Amino acid sequence: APVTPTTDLRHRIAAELDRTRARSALLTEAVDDADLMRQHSPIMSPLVWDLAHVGNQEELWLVRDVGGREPVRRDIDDLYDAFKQPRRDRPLLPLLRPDEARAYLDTVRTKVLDLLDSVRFDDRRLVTDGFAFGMIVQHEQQHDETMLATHQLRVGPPVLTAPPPPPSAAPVTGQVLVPAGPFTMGTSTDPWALDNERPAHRVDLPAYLIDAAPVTNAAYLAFIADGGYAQRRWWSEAGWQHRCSAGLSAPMHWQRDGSDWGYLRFGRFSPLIPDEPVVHVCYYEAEAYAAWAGQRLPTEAEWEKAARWDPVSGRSRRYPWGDDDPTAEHANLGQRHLAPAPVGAYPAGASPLGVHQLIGDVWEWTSTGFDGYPGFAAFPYREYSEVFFGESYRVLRGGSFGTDRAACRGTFRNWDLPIRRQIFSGFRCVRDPRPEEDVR
Ligand code: AVJ
Ligand code: FE
Repeated sequence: APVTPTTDLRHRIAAELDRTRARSALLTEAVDDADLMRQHSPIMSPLVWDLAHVGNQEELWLVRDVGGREPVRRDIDDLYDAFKQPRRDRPLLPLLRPDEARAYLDTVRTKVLDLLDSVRFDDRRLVTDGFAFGMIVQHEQQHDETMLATHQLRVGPPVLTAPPPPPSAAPVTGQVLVPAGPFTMGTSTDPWALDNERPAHRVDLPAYLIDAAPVTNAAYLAFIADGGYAQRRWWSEAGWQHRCSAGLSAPMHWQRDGSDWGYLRFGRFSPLIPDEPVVHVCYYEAEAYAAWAGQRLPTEAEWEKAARWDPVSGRSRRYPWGDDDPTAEHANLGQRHLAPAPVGAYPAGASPLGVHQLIGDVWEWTSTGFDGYPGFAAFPYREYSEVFFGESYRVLRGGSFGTDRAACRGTFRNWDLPIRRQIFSGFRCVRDPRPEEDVR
């Protein structure tokens, strides 16, 4: 039998589980029990639902499926099944109370750490390179980001604090030419990549120009000031319909401050910072801005080529800066700061072609619907990705300041409905070269 470096892997997994649980604890200890049980928006769960759901998923997938052990609480499976319980109804369910939820998570985690000690990493596909554990870490981190979005929707005095993001090191403006040619999209080898990131496949793209940085508040403000929200011509059919029915006139959480704009962020008001990426826009707003600017949104493949393709080796790498995991020098991830960083704050995170802040800060809308790559195989179950495939959802890339590094890489795919903007979503634009521009 092959000898696997399991001690290292076990330690690494235990550390990731631990680090992730500390974040869940931070997000749920910052407010009182009544606040945890309350619904802050009909499109979000009460925080205590997310918390127990994370524990239930860990029980189902690791304790029962991988470990083959007896259920801890089979009776609560239905309560925490996201497909059976629509979000708006979740506060009415007989949910575990905060102390019960915490005790449940502890019980499950003790069993999982016991399983981690005894499992053989080479005995079944389910745990190749600890994938099953990695999926649970990523699942909890994704719910932590959702809980962070719930905190942003919560009304009341601020409870979360973090130092401000680093300042810009140098201005980053204009666009970068990505030359025509094939690149490898997706991955077949990244051990913790989810099913929808697989398999690796060649995609051939014509040349395009892509923004060197995400669209900033200042640029977005120019769109607003130019009557962008009032002019039908910049909006798609579906976009205009939504803009009218929802009464959109600025990004979510923006507020007028006399003649200026500011935003309410995690309970604190701040004047708009001009060189910060715009956040809390829906797909339709991004699409309208791009049309106004004489641009378009990137396809998912265009985003990924800009983020991963190395013009020297021709290889696709894990991140814009290379294959190494992100550090605080590379990107604004992991809720280290409670805001996107200004453009130019992460020169060390730029791609070889000079595209900045593809990872972290804000999720970036792409024009691509969420679908399986050629050769897609659902794993471990259809409900993770496959049931969402189709034109209803748009793909978002790159992660936000609220995304953990364990749930973010050049191949990672997020998706949401084009009307959603409670997520930490922004965008950048692309355009096709003009005929007179020699791009060969
Ligand atoms: C990938 C962020 C769209 O939150 O709905 C959480 C991740 N899947 N639990 C979501 C997920 C199951 C998913 N997103
Ligand atoms: Fe979930």
